[in-house]
Parts: sequence; structure tokens; C-alpha cells
Amino acid sequence: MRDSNTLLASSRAAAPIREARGDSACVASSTCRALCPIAVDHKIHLSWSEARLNVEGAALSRGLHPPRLGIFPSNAADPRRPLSNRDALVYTARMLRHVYRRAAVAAAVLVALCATARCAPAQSPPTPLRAQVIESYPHDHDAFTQGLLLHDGSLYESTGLYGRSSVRQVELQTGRVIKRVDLPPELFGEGLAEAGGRLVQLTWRQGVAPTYDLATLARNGEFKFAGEGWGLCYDGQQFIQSDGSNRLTFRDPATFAVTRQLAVSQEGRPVNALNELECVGDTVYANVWLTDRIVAISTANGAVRADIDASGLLTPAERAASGPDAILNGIAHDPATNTFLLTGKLWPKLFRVRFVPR
Ligand SMILES: [Ca+2]
Repeated sequence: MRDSNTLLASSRAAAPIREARGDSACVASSTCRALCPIAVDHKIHLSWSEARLNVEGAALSRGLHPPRLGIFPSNAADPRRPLSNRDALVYTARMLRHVYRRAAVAAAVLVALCATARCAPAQSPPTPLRAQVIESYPHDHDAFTQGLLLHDGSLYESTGLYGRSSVRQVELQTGRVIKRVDLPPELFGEGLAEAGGRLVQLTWRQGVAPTYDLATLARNGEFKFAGEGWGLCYDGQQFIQSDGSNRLTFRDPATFAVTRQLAVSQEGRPVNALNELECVGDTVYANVWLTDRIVAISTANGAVRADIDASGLLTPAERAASGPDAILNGIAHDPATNTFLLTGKLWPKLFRVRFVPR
């Protein structure tokens, strides 16, 4: 298997195999989905840059350094241009040749099975849900909430703004701050997650993520990272980070090194401005910045599974009194009741909600 043309020729020759098996068999195949990220994604009209992101993520997850792939010539295409079917086939073949070079023949058959428009499934619309309020609690209306999490029944919060950023342990029922550590004035606090008895707090543009002892909130280290920090959650194996784009970055919990990246889309369109996150199983819940919307994202393929309307939590009077910066931002899952705690920047209240059909 010397080049992509050989793979392409093999793919064309194998087309009858696909037809014989039927599209549904291929669509249902997890192997197909795992090995053909572009082929599956191109059906939902990812752009070149987004497809590249997913290929690089696939390489990282297999221990390869993305630049070694070299499958996307820098001047090959407008990065915003949607992939055509042929483009997807060519680059899927090249990706597979690099990632699975020892199994190139099998890869050629898989390309044929997976990298066709009819084989790859379109994204189905997300389930429309809304936030049904169960209970509300007081919340510090001076807290510019950037991260929220519940761990063993204790509520932790990260706040932002220069000179006002902090990490707090908060009493849920009263909103009373039990413990608080302020950040230096040059750090702008962002997302917060817990792993192995340690809290990790992102900062916005400072490239540093301070860590804290969960019991005392004493600062006990820091990670360095590139780019902007927005939301952060921990899925039990890896940190998952947002940066204001439609990209989720998976990070090693011990080193914070990037292990995978995933483009988030809804019915083929990128969902940008992903902000505060909450990991629940194989789903990431994300606030969409400047909106009352939360999206539930599959960590398998970046597709939005549910689109949640969280408007109407504050009354119009509460909203008006809180100012224009008082936007929804803060999701914490309570596994004991399978409910969610939601709040916002500078909000006077925190809500326990259930996501129910609209
Ligand atoms: Ca959270």
C-alpha cells in the first residue's frame, strides 16, 4: 500500500461490498466510527480545520504526534471550506495509511465501507429539553461564577475577574462561603474540576492552572497549558477543557498534557463559545456563552445529544438587578439525586433542576 491512490483504487473496487452489506450495517459499526473519523464527520459538513482537529485528536489518542502525519498540506484548501465527499475519502485514506500502516489492506476495505456519503450517517437532531426547577438556594451575587462542581456532597466554586478571582467551598443550603482562597490579581479564574483529591482551576489567558488540596484549599501546585482556559471537568479518566471555541480538549490528569481534541457540532454546524462544563459519564454538559442554553455533548463523536433551554431561572426583576454580565454559567451534577445545580455570574440564586422534555 504505497500511496493514497492505491487505497482509493481499492476503495472503489470494494464498493460492491458496501452495497452488499447495506448502509445500516456500516453505520451501526463502532469500528467504522472509530477508524473513520473524517468519513463519519464529513457527512455533517465539517470544515477542513475541524476535520483536521479530529484527525489530530485521533492521532494523539494513538500516541502519535500530529505533525508527523502531515496529511493536510498547509496550502491545500480553505480551512473553512466544507469537505467534499472526495476530499474526505482522500484524506481519510491518508490518515489511515499513517495511523494504521501495518493494517493497510484492512484499512482500505474499511475506507470503502465507511468513507462514502451514503454510509456515513447524518447527525440526528438533539433532544429538546428544559430545566425544571426543584429548589433554589442563595448565591453570592458578587461571585463571577466560572466553575461549579459537587464532590462528596460539598459544593466548590471558581470565580473570575482580575482582582476578584477565587476558589471557594460553599454551603449549598445557605450560600455561605466555608473556605476561600483568592488568586493573585493578575490571574483571571475560570473552570474548576476535581481529580484524586485535588482541585484544578483554569485561568483565562495566563496559561497556568493552579491546583489546590481538596480538604484545605491550600494551593499545592500548578499546571501550564497553551491557549485560553474556559470550562473544565473530569470524566473519571481525563480532564476535558473548553476554550471558547467548539473544541473540547482532553488532558492527562497527572500531567495536563493534551491527549485528544474533539470538534462539537449540532446537525452539522459547529457549536461555538462552549463555556462551563460538567462531565457525566460519556456526556459533557456545556453552557453556551452569552445564552441560556446548555448542550449535552457525546464524548464519542462531539455530537450534541440534547439542547437544553435554561431560560427563566431568574425572574426578569432579578435579572435586571444583576446587570448585563449576569449570564448563566455554572453546572454541577449531583449523582445522589441525578439532578443538576445551575447558577450564573453574579446571580443571587443557585437552582437545583432536572432536565425534562420541552
Ligand atoms: Ca462544572
